[in-house]
Amino acid sequence: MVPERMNKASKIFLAGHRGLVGSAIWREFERQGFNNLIGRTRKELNLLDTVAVRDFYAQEKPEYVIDAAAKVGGILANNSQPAAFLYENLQIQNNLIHGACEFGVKKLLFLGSSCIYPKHAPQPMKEEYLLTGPLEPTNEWYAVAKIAGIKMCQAFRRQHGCDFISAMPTNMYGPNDNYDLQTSHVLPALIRKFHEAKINQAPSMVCWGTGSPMREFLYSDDCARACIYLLEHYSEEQFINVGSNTEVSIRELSEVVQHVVGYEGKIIWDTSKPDGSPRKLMDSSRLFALGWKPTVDLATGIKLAYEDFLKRSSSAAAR
Ligand code: GFB
Repeated sequence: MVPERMNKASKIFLAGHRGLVGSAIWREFERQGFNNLIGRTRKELNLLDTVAVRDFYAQEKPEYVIDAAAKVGGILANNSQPAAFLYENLQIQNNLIHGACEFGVKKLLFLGSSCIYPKHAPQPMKEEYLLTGPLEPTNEWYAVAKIAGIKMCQAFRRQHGCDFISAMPTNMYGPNDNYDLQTSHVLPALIRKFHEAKINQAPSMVCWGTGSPMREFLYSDDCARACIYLLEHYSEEQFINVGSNTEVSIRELSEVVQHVVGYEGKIIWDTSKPDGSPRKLMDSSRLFALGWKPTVDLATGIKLAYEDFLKRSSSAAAR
């Protein structure tokens, strides 16, 4: 299938345009001069509602669709809300993917997650390791939904000739992140916890687990560039990994965040909290071979993310 080239006036629906990755894609589209973007808030369009999504497609007829809408969360949220993570994600992606086929969308990009891979997959994880072993139990519900999304895109491509592709980003962070300690991922959680410990002059601050798990992190703006690149240059059935190819232990990560925030107390590890996957490094060589590379290293990205956190907390305080 020859990729259909987007142009700056192409009508693009970005589902999830206010989330971490969605908002980064929106900024990057604007930066590149795309001028016909459509976003809908949850209030304006409930993506769980099949009829509402169908009506939206019938009315707006977008040419391109990016599914960056999902119920997402860190290890605790995933572990404690299995039904919501499975049901809501299946429902959102089914509505978006089925509707895109029905209303002749030229191309759709579905975003998944590195948690689709088996818990003990060889590292770094290549695309072909999908479904070769049991999943990590703390996020298997989310992972099963994301695997179904990949399969939906592949099935619609095979049966209906739809140009639907999937990308699997690694753990992401950046501006617009979720800083709620019950539902956030590790990086925004550490930024907030170290910041609050510094302000309160707390002698210690608590991190979860043992600190030994390894994670790969990607700055959201880099992921956004990859997504637009793939929309323009990639049209294959096989999904594609989007990673930075650098990993750190959670312990090392906490030390970097502690340094950036400038907290001088002690870190205590709460081992009653789960570690999750021991290691999640993706092999992104297929994407690298297409010409994309990440540009923001972890230390720089964490500084930028902390600036974003400070900006948000000062504007929240001013309200
Ligand atoms: O980012 P995170 O919540 O999710 O946690 P996963 C990564 C690691 O950081 C785990 C540790 O080992 C946590 O125990 N950690 C330490 C903390 N302190 C904290 C803290 O204060 N908050 C949090 N949240 N973690 C998610 C999946 O897995 O990754 C999702 O649950 C998704 O499905 C996402 O795939 C990308 O990396 O373990």
